[in-house]
Amino acid sequence: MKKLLVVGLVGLAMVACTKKEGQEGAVIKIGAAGQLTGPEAVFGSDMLNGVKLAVEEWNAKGGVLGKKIELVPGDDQAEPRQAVAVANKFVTEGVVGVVGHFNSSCSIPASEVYHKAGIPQISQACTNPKLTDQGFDNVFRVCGLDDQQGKAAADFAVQKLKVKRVAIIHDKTTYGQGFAEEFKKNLGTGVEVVAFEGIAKGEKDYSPVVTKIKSANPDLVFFGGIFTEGGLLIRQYKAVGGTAPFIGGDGIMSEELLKIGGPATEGTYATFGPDTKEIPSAKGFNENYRKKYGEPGVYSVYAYDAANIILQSIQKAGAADGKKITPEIRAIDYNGALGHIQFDAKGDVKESPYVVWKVENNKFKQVK
Ligand code: ABU
Repeated sequence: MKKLLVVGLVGLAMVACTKKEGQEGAVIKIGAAGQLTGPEAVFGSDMLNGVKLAVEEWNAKGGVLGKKIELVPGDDQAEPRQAVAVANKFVTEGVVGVVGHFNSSCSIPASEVYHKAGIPQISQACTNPKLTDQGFDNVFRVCGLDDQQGKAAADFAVQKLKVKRVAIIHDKTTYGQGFAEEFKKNLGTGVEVVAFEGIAKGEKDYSPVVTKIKSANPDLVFFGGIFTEGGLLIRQYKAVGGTAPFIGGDGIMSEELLKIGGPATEGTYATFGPDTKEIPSAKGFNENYRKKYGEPGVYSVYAYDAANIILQSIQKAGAADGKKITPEIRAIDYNGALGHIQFDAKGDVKESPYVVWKVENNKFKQVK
């Protein structure tokens, strides 16, 4: 009898434990994945704080489906293998929706895991087209794509800067190289590409490549990559006497670029979405985020909207079940901080305008 009682109690404890951790548990878990540590960690914490703010606001109103929302952070360290490990951990822990990952080289391999598990994934920042070219019905992004971004950068270079000689550098990643190729493709026949160079991420001395670029005498230097290498390249290029301005994309849109590159970054261009300080729908987000976390990073608001889309879709689905949440995301007609968001058949946003920013007086400002 005593033995039976013990077995019964252990069984009950196991059921309670599974329920707590699973989709039918006491809380509803959503994952937030990105580079929370390492050289690019500022992008990860910008994302995490955006998701945190959304979760805090929902929890203050009672959560979703009558349950508290638990945010589960996942640190992929901007490493593809770590991203897959994070994705598998989310699946095991019963996460029902994921915001992330940041890097295309992480989002794409992790998406296979989410697809197999039927968990919806919304990336706030992955711009390589392949993410949504895979035909996965559960994969979305709230940012634009590098074919659009590459064209925007090339159009600006040709039509506004009227460049004739362009040097292109990329960091050999899915994002950096893909973006560089899109930029090159859109330059047209009137522009000569005087160099096309790949660099290794994580190095500190890029003097061989910047010396080569300087000798090619470009009017403009394009960089496809992240601020970590971007800041060093700009500083080292100017140090060897290079005078052409740089243009990059969303990967360099961080105050960290200005810290790493110093005064040499003055006049640098970057493509990104419009300034949220001028978007009326983002006013509340900006104020609330600042109160809790300080100045938002450029991708904080994208992560905030992605989290809200997942939570609103859980509410609409009436179940914390990825397979029921996904069709709600696909059909969503969402008015968020960024404005109106709807997804197309591939899971991309129907509208993703790109504008050009410029470093002036040590700050990124939208070019009017
Ligand atoms: N879109 C910029 C950086 C993130 C990525 O790898 O796509």
